[in-house]
Amino acid sequence: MNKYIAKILNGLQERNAGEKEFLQAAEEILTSLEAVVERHPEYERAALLERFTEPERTVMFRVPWVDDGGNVRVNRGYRVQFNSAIGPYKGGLRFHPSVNLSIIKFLGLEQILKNSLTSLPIGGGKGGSDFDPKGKSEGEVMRFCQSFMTELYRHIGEDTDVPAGDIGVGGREIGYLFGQYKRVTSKHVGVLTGRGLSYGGSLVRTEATGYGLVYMVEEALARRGESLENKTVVISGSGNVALYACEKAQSLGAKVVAMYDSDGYVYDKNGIRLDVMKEIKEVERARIRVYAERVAGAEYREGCRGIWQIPCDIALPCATQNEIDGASAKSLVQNGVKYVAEGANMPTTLEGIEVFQKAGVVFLPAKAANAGGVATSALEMAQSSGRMFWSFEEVDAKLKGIMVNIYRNMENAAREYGMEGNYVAGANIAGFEKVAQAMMAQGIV
Ligand code: NDP
Ligand code: 2IT
Repeated sequence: MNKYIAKILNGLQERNAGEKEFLQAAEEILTSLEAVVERHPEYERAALLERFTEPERTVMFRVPWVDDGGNVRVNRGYRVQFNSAIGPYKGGLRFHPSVNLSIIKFLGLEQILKNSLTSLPIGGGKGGSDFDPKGKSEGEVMRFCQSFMTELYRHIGEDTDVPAGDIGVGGREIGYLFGQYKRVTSKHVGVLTGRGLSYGGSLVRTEATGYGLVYMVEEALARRGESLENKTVVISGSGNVALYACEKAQSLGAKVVAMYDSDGYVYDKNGIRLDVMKEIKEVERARIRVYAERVAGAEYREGCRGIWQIPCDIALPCATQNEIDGASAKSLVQNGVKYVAEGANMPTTLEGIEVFQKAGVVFLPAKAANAGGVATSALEMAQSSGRMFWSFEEVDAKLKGIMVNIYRNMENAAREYGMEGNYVAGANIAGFEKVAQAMMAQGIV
């Protein structure tokens, strides 16, 4: 391994011991950049990778709130402002009990390169809390969001840092967060994206990550003379990304046969009834097992891992990190999977990626494949600052153009560095090159 990269990886392990998700993401990225740092010895002299892997700023804070029973609860809030070389920090907020500094830092690091790949002027950041919205009343969710924003507001702004949603943060939470931001600052500005259409949001933002994912798969198929028509698709998760990936895949002729939530999965050999799934997940906020009670012929199985045993042509992991390990990747390959595109962030372990790449599966990594969400967030920012509102068709066409462009850029970068077909390396290199140029131009900061 290149000596500079090895030194950085060792240093990261010492300084961030125990941050396993962050170290995993850093390893995946840095091991792709050997040829780049060899071509640019000036990067080492400028300690570019030392700076790239150290967040510009990390904020951790107390979030106290009162539950419906009158009990005082305390959660921990985070915002990691990782890199602002190419634009204001941009990235989602995750509310999930598993959230810790390692998870927020891995997401922030990935976000830097993802945002660079969109070609839009956005830096990388991420935040969230170990708050669990599941099972909480509307009032509890609102009071939590208000308390969270009462601290976060002083660290963000429409030209400095613009959060959005992620796991556990959807339109409802963005609404409460925005309301509190406006209340304490008196400013109605584009400080959050994913806002409702009645108060500054953009058309297509809700659908963007899932649609963008499928647009990229469509491009990858088209390059090989294929299409989504009659392809069998398995999607993990049943949240924002999964639902709209399902919608777009179905509209392009694919058959989605399985989806899951954190309790278990449903298998519907006739193809998932998306209207029923949306009603259960978006309206009732109920568990996925209800789907099998309502749709004849559908089966529910407890536990998530079994979903990767289902034969499919295309797998779209859209739930969370490390949901496909080496063993699950092997069973997908044995059952004939040809394309894997990551809707979630880092859903495949390093071993899993190796299994797919060795088997010749077309593997489209998260920072490229799920960039449609943040790209459309940047389009929302443009509309906010320009006081404009674009039509659905306009935003959707821009989203599609961005996804095709990302595909081509990562393909070209992989080829240029002698790793044709390795989209992991291609995405890392294409994303990193622009950030590196911007950091070099801005001096030692
Ligand atoms: P949602 O909260 O809307 O949905 C998350 C889904 O994943 C739910 O079905 C949830 O099940 C499931 N899930 C979450 N954690 C686990 C777990 N530990 N084990 C099994 N299932 C789990 O989130 P999103 O759809 O917004 O996000 C999904 C993924 O996509 C995340 O990795 C996120 O970082 C990524 N992403 C999101 C973008 C966006 O615009 N929203 C943009 C780019 C990436 P349950 O309800 O049971 O918890
Ligand atoms: O992981 C991601 O790219 C997101 N959760 C979306 C971030 C955003 O700012 O829209």
